[in-house]
Amino acid sequence: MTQPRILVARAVFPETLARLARHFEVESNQDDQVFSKQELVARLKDKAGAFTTGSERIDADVLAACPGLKIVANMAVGYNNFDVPAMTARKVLATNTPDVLTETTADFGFALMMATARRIAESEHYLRAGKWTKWSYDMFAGAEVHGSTLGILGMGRIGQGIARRGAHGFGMNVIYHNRSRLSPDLEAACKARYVSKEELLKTADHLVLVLPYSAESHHAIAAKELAQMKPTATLVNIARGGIVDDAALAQALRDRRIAAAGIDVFEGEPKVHPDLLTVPNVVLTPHIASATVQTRMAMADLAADNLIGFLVNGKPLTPLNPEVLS
Ligand code: 8YV
Repeated sequence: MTQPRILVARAVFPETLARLARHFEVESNQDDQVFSKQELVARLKDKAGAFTTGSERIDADVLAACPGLKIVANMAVGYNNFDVPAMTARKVLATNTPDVLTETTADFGFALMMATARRIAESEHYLRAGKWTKWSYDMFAGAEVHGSTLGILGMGRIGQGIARRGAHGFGMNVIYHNRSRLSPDLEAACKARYVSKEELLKTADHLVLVLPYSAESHHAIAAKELAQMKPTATLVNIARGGIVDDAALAQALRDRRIAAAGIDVFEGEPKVHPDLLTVPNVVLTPHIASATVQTRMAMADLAADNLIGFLVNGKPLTPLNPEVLS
């Protein structure tokens, strides 16, 4: 019996490929080229399934050119690279990798917030550049983390993980804003108080963005919002590029409208707005919030489980558009 054909669109753990190869005829991309839309279509048009990452956009054009496609399994919790309504209309199942990366990503969000508040990258660059010739009383004096007010925009699983770390580990006063308010039980577990977006911006000492990217969240933090923040505040974005207006952020950092920022995701990444590269008070990391070996393996396993679960057993684990199954 012939096995279903799948495309693994980016390089992945050899163990994941070996597992997939037991069930499918696999076309892989261990050279890790990032395919253009045409290249993606050329490889996908004879496939029943795809294993993707955030760099492959699955939209109406791609779907129209790939009529045999039945499932696209994203190795990411975020899925703004998918046009889910178009996938549902074509009866193509979409899956993502929730839960397995929650705590690791929350760890990183907290680490980036601390690095930003305590000026770790900026002071390290100074030391490496040979500029440290004497200690001084105010050298790299940053912002307090413990006991300060932690603001979270987007209170899904990762936001809640950051809230718990802040409230229970660092005695922070946690406030949040989200499309919908958490249940009283969840608010109590996170020791978090629901506030308006305006109050969040005005009150937070450290504001962490963990909301999904959508048309509504595009430039949710731009010049107007940055102007409402405290001049001593820090901003961290581990959510998606495009939620922050990077040019406006660079300007606010240069003008010391806010004290500092920690940014892991960028509009148009892997390109980074050139103005961000020239301001000192920003910590820049290359979209690594989920990057531990264990978590990336768990994400790859879950994406593979979804492909095997659906194409072999008819039961995917984490469908985004389960209506396709009925
Ligand atoms: C991924 C992420 O590494 O899961 C997500 O949504 O942003 C990251 O964990 C990235 O999207 C690659 O697919």
